[in-house]
Amino acid sequence: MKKDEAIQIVKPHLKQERFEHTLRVADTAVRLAEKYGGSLEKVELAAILHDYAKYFPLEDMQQIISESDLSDDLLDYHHELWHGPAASVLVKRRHGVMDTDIQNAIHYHTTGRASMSKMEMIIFVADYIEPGRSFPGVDEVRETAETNLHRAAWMALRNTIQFLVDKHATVYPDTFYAYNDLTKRLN
Ligand code: DGI
Ligand code: FE
Ligand code: FE
Ligand code: FE
Repeated sequence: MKKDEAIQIVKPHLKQERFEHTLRVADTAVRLAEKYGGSLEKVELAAILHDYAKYFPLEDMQQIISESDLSDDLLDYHHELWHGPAASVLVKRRHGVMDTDIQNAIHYHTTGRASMSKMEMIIFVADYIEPGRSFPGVDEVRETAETNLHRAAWMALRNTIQFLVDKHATVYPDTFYAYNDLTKRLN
């Protein structure tokens, strides 16, 4: 699949601001791949497709999760966690994206997971630091991403866990697994 085809697939499903976010994630991810290695074409495709299912009806995502190989325990957590896994299935089924690196980068872009691949980390970090983001602490993660991808991913996970805990929200287990795994890898 070419970049333009991926853009044509996602654009009709995204609001303008979300589409612009997607293009910034793609630019940021390509820049990270230039620095840390990996296929620029694959990273760019994963980035363009990552939020494909963001505005799909909840019932559609629910159905995809329950009838696919995706973990059904996602349904016990916030619906914000459903769009990445759902998109990973849809790009395969509807659009023939068979590359498992791309599928996994899309699948885990919100939660992370243990033993993330370089491409998964690049998409995860790019989604967090793209220039339109204004999370508390994002500038420190941006700076760190210039020199240490693992540490940047760890910081984004730490910030997200802190944010969720502070608002008494649940945290999906994969997010803890990602945080623990990177903590061990950094020490
Ligand atoms: O789709 P985006 O807005 O570009 O970003 P995203 O897919 O990373 O969504 C992130 C939001 O999901 C983040 O603001 C917090 C929320 N969220 C809810 N529960 C969890 C969670 N994020 C993680 N990592 N883990 C959770 O359990
Ligand atoms: Fe997302
Ligand atoms: Fe399932
Ligand atoms: Fe995103």
